[in-house]
Amino acid sequence: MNTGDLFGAAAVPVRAEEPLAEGACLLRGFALPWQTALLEAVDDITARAPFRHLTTPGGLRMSVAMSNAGALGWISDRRGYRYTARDPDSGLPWPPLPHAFLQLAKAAAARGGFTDFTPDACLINRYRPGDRLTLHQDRDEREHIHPIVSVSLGLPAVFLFGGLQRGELALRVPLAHGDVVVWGGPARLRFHGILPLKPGAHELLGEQRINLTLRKAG
Ligand code: MD6
Ligand code: FE
Repeated sequence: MNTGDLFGAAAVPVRAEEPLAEGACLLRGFALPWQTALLEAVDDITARAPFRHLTTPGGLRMSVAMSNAGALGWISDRRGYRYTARDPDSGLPWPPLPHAFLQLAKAAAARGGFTDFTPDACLINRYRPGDRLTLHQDRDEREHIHPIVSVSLGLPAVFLFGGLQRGELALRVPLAHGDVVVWGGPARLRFHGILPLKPGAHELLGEQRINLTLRKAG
């Protein structure tokens, strides 16, 4: 069993969850005990399925670079957004979900009030300074009854947390290394995004932010 970094686990008391909306909460520092295992796993995954800039259905290159792990991976191209069982760049299945991802996702979902969450997909986003993710909904999963667990690593970012309609005013939630957002139930289809990443250097990750979103897609 991979229990992550036990020294980190001992040094970082788990704080109270901070509600963002009904069905969504922020768990500050929740991923810190797993950070070493998570970063090693991201390196393994992206050695096999390298980060790439996907194209939107409208033909725009996304500034955020993406990869996936799990039985299903999220992609975008001129034909639309969807989940695939194989990496279109290599023709190979996506690398399997690492145990640390699964363990963290289950623990975080339970803290957010969602028991029995077993993800089958993890989208890995890499932001460099200036990169952003415009407001969107996550709606390509087969069902929307399962939550999403989102893990922030590296440089801090501002998460835009909107409503169920695109035009609604969005909250601005600062996210730091190790923070986890759990997001489901009535919040599951809220619009959200990431403001352009500010320049900086993180002690472990350098000039980048990595976000893991764990989902049950199939
Ligand atoms: C990011 N996150 O934090 C992008 N989606 O880099 C997402 O798009 C996201 O954080 C669904 C639920 C939680 C998220
Ligand atoms: Fe999203």
